[in-house]
Amino acid sequence: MARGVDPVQTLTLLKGDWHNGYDPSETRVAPLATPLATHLLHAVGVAHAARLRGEDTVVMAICGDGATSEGDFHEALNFAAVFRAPVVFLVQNNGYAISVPLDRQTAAPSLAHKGIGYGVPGERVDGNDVAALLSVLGAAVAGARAGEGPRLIEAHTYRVQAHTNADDAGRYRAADEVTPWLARDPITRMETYLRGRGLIDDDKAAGYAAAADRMAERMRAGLNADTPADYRDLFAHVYAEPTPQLREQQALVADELAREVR
Ligand SMILES: Cc1ncc(C[n+]2csc(CCOP(=O)(O)OP(=O)(O)O)c2C)c(N)n1
Ligand SMILES: [Mg+2]
Repeated sequence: MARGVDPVQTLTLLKGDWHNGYDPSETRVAPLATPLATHLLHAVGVAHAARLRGEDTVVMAICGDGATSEGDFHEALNFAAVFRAPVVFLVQNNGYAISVPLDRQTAAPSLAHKGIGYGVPGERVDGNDVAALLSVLGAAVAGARAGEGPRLIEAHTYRVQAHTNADDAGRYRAADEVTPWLARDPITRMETYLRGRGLIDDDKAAGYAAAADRMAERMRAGLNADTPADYRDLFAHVYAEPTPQLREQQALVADELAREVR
């Protein structure tokens, strides 16, 4: 939803379409990357290139707690620090990497501490406090833009649901661990804050809820719609000149499809 990217387009990849759904260079939002942490190196590369070109671009690179155990995370922090690349690393620490809890992920006092060895200032923030997060990220972006180099922000939160609908969280954590976090829901907290400041009332809150329902409905319709798929797309953009092996594989698929009983 950032920068005007349609949420339906953002999720296009996850419905099995090879298209990214939107143009990354137009929206300046990178495509989703399934392999954990590989995108952090891409982010550093983009930031470094922008700096060499004299642009004032700052790159926000987001990953989870589990991703901080990947080698790429460490290489990215190191390169960014040495070359003062304008990158803000935002780690969403929700306590779990699928079934692996944080204490099996790291022995570090916090994930923000991981910046110390690389010379990257680290900061922890309550990830369920939208205002605090905005303030900390805003300062980090301004610092990176001013040439102060990268920063590592650890936003502390909790994964209330299972990792996916193929995961049963009951197998590795107790239900009473989840309960206290329900009361810390960032949306409820934001609403409480805005009501307390007199910035929204029942009418406005109902209006936002209705708009959110409409958006969810539009997303369901968009994502459930069939995307026309042409098998030849699988082979089309791999090489400028397809290799003999690719041609052979394409012929094989064409043959299979021709013989498929419908
Ligand atoms: C290199 C790599 N190894 C394993 C996986 C499988 N995998 C997908 S999500 C995930 C857990 C990620 O945990 P975390 O970084 O904490 O992110 P969260 O799911 O909590 O947002 C794993 C291991 C993967 N996508 N990439
Ligand atoms: Mg996690």
